Amino acid sequence: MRTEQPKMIYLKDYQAPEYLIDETHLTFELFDDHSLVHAQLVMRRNPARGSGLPPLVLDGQLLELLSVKLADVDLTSSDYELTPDSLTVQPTSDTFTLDTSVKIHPETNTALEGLYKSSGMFCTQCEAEGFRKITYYLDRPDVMSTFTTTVIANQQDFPILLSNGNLVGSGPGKDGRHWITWQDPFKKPAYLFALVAGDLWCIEDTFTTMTNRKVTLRIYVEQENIDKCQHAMDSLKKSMRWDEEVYGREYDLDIFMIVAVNDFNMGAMENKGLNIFNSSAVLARAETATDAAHQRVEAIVAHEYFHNWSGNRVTCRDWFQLSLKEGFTVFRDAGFSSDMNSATVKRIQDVAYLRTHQFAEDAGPMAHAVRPDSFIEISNFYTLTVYEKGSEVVGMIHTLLGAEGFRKGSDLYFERHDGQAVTCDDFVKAMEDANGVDLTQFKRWYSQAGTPRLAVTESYDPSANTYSLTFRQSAPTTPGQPGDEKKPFVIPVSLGLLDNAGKEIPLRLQGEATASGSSRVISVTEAEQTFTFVDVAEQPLPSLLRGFSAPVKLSFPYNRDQLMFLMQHDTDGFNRWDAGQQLSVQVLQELIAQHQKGKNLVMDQRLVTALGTVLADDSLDQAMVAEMLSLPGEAYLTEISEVADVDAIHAAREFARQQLASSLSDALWKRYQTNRELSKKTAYVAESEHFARRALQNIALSYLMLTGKPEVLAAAIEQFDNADNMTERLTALAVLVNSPFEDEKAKALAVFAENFKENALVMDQWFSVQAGSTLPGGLARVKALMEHPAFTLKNPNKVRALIGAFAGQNLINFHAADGSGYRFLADLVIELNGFNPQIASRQLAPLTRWRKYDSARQALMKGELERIRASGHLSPDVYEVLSKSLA
Ligand code: B3K
Ligand code: ZN
Repeated sequence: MRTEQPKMIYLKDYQAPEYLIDETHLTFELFDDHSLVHAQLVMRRNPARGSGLPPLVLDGQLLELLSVKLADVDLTSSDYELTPDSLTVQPTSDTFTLDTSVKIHPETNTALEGLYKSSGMFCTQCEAEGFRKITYYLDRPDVMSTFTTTVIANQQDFPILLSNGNLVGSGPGKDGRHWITWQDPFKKPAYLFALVAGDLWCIEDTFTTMTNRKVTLRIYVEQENIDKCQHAMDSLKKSMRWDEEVYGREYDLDIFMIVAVNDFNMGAMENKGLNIFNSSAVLARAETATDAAHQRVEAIVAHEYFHNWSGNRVTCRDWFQLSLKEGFTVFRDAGFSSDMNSATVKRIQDVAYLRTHQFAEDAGPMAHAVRPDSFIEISNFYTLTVYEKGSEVVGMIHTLLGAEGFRKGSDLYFERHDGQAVTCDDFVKAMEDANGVDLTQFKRWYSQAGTPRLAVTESYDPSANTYSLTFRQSAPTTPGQPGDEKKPFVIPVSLGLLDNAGKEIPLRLQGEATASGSSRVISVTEAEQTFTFVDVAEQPLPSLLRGFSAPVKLSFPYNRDQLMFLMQHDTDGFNRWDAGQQLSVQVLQELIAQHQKGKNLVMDQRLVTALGTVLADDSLDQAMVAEMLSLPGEAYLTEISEVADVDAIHAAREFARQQLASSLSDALWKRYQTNRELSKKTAYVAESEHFARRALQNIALSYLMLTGKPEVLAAAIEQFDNADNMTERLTALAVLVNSPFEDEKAKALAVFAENFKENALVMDQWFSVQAGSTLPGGLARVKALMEHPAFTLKNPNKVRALIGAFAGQNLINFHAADGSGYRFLADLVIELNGFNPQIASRQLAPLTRWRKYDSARQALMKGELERIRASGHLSPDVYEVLSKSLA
């Protein structure tokens, strides 16, 4: 690890590469205790950089250079310069070849970046800058090359050898080895390179594209998982069809492969033609994966597949443009999931996630623009801002242009930039050119960080029948960007006005000849702006930011009765849910204040009435009912607090849940029993109607358990014992784990672990359920679980399941006033920093939010951050997060 201080890299310093690589020929010789990589690069001077032949500086890290040949001439060590990060040679002509051989050690690579071994198989992860750990290269996304890859390995241990593109040859080698050659005709940056070698099984299918080409589809897994691939295969085929129908995008190679690996730093990776997935994002079947896991698999398969166009065919010029591919691809996968399931429920879940987690990031020390202008370690910028807010930004363009205009823009973008490495500006330009619009002001969403606030006030003039809404936008200060220097955003606000009967009023703005519909989008473009509607015969109730049409914090002085009215009457499903959330927030904040003043908690019964009405409405989508019954989480209540009072938030929310459980227990019990009975009679299907039924059944059970009634305990045990699917079984386990029934809890945990001890992904669920239990003693339970034979810090899924779930979701235990949770996390980050910097840096996130808490906790959290900083050699990943958090 480096000792010098890592450097900041700036977007403003971007320069095109001095040299280009037209062809990349790689040969991998894989052995047990090392591997050899031979690279031949066909290179030329980049004409865009002018004349002359500057030194050629190749990226390379942790490589043992064995030989280097420039233009067919062997170089000796005096002919090149070697640093821990680079190899520099001096070309003597405009075009030349460069041959290198290096030795690397995948077998000891614990950072899971570059070429590494996982459960006995070789695999790669190159995005963003992992390829430089494989061979010397121009490891930057604007250097695009064709790749020919030969892999040589022992045939018995590694019968399957894969790389990008199409298979072009194979044969036997010496000493029980064999070779296979793959060729990828599409130019791509090195971050999309992939290699896999292992003893793998696969399921195979075919897909016929819109121009009638037959594509082979394969999903490779370890033998024992071969029965858990069908859902991913179905998802892949649906994604391929959807991208043809909705975006006109056809797949381009003869084969598309997915490989599942157990040790993976994130969800999955879109390598050209050879996606590599965390096994948690591939494997799903009823008995072992929940409904949420099935939906996650479907979404990630789609996301990675969609990258074939948004990311691979058209890629990023530099890593500051990461959202060009990520924001757009998240937007695309969200569209797909909405079409496959309930669109409203998908939107609700995405917005709840964004508001809880991205808003917190945007308000913390790591806040950055969707297109950041500087970074130390790019791995730290695979963030909710780049992904989720980036998707919202693309979504706003969609809202402003309409579906047809957006499609014209995306067609132009793909056609104009096919085979190129481009910028966010190029994306917006295509949208502008295809639609004849000017999005200059809109582009501030890419450069200004922080969640804008939009305060709305109303005034009604009964004599003139006019109704005015005044919007005031402001942006918070974020690191390096003072709030008062930020310029107004373009904020598309989708809205409607409801009359006293709950009917939509036709909307005509002053100056318009006729009304245009009853729900429409207005663009707020100024710091303060008033819109006046005419022909409004009575004081209306506004429904604002329908479908969450912009990622802002909107406030309007609704009273609780108005929110209840919107919950029942709004024609926008998302806003019905949101009205319920706002009502819950008001009620919970009142309880939080009571708790802080040491008063007895008394809950506003209107929340009971409102949720009781929802629960009684059989016509509502059951998934909607389940969403509406879910109170805002503690993390969200933290995010919206000026200073988060951990104890008061927890006490208030638990009190509200108790109240709802006892007041609504009859209705909940009825819903529970009906759905559980149906479940018993119906075979598991991974479809939205079934997800909805189980979601309502399960939230009902978790409320009911709070009543402590014996018949509910019996029901939970019955569901745990007899469920034919993981969704019901895991919920039953979770409610038992969070209950006071110690014997039943211990028994269920033991039975579950015994039944699933061979299945790592199921054991992850078992760890998470316990890590999330808010009962006292959380840290001790987590520490004990770290000693369990199924736990290892070396596997990122395990770290996330136990440590991530504890620090991120079990707020009352993690934020224990004595600082024990903070100390525990800091110790782990120090340990993880030593062998997997990316995971270490991710786990650090909860400590970076120290400004949200009371002064005692602030001091404890900061103290731990400082302790990590002083702990020795820090990876750039951890160094960057620490230095920004303590700045
Ligand atoms: N593009 C990858 C993420 C790579 C993260 C590297 N640290 C997965 C995705 O967004 O599809
Ligand atoms: Zn992606």
